Amino acid sequence: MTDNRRCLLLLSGPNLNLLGTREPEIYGHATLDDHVQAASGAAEAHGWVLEHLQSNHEGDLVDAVHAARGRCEAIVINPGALTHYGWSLHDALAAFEGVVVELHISNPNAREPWRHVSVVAPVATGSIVGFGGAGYPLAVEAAIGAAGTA
Ligand code: CA2
Repeated sequence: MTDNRRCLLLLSGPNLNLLGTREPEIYGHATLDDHVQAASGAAEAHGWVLEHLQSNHEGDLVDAVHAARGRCEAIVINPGALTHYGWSLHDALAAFEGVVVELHISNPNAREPWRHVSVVAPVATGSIVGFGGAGYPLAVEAAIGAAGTA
């Protein structure tokens, strides 16, 4: 059966599959699956469908952005450390015509200097940072709000 719901793509970058196993003082105790479920619930409450991909490989994320073109209206992306140097991800997101929300669990601006630069921010509609896991449903709300009515 065809799914006619509007589509939001959630992308998770390198090492985010390890959430809940290390550094809980920075990233909390929740797993990536917990965050995906919360984000999915927020999307479904608006009648949208959420697709999720986690990859430790930049090219996989670039491919997913390409595949979303003309199909998904919004992307929420936590690029992990690719945030700070992933120029091919930057270029792919720049070619995406929909809403892009950059999401971080921690606040990179309050951490080491190398985390202060984001190559994703210039091609994002906006960013949600520093609210822990609560950022996932917040980012979905922001993306759907920015996408507006069809
Ligand atoms: O705060 C965020 O969401 C980050 O995107 C997380 C990235 C970091 O490089 C960014 O600067 C900010 C790191 C994700 C790795 O997460 C781990 C979780 C548990 C154990 C090891 C890594």
